[in-house]
Amino acid sequence: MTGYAVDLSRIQNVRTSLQDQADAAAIAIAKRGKSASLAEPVEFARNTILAELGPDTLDPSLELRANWDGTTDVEVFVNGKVEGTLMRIVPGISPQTDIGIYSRARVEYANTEFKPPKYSFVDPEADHYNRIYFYCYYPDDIDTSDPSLPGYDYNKGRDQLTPVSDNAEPPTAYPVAVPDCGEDGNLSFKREQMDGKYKKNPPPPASDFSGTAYGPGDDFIHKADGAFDRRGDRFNPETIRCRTEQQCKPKSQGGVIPEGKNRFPVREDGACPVGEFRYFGWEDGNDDDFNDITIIMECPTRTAGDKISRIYLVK
Ligand SMILES: [Ca+2]
Ligand SMILES: [Ca+2]
Repeated sequence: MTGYAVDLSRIQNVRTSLQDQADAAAIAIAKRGKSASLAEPVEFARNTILAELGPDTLDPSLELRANWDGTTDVEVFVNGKVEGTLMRIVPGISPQTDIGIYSRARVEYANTEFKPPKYSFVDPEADHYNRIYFYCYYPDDIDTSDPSLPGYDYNKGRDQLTPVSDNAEPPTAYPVAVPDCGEDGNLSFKREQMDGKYKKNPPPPASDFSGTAYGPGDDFIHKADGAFDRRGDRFNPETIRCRTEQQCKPKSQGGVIPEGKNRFPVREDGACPVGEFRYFGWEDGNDDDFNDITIIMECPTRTAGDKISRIYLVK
């Protein structure tokens, strides 16, 4: 009976490999969307399986089928024959064993929506005139030529500049509005830093990203769980996740925001669950206390939409 036990664990290993490959294929097909052809990823998955497991393990007649079930689900079916080895010595058992694997991936469609800041503040003591903007970042449209060369277009892939707050005296009352960045855009921050003389008589809102005073902002890529990646990273804000709005205060006031000069900024760019908050703090001068410009945002919510929010396996 030793040979029988060996083959059972071998079949279990093959089953595990096939399930992994079927899951990967289902996810890959879901990512491509319903309008894309199925033939290419199906062929790729089938070839990958045969190459990885080899003809000693798997009969080359392996079948792999995939289809969309409605608009949200991808089904993958794998049917194959595992070659017997030691199993042959056990009478009455076929040298090949049929194996069937099923996988289902589901696409969740939603748009990420942000509410206006709960709080935004530019320290009047900041030496420069500072103004914070929202803008929409479209990574697929960005100018990929060399930013140091003439003709580079900072505005390409970045638009809807929307002022949020400044440290004019008195601060300008900007309308509370968050641009709708659509299904391909990512809400991001731009910080405009100019000579302190503008605190008395602020310049008009910026119309573009070019020029010395208007560098590119901090390009963000948002994820379904409220986390984001940084692309631009020019102004390096400190980010802190706050479980409650009350926590988004300096530690000396009972919150969780670190204080003190000459610090490395904390970066809590990870998941931002609905109902929680994220604090952003920028440095205006050179004492690195990262509290000269501050904004508190509610974590984004997700509403029904046509953007792929996440893809997961249905087990
Ligand atoms: Ca400072
Ligand atoms: Ca400060």
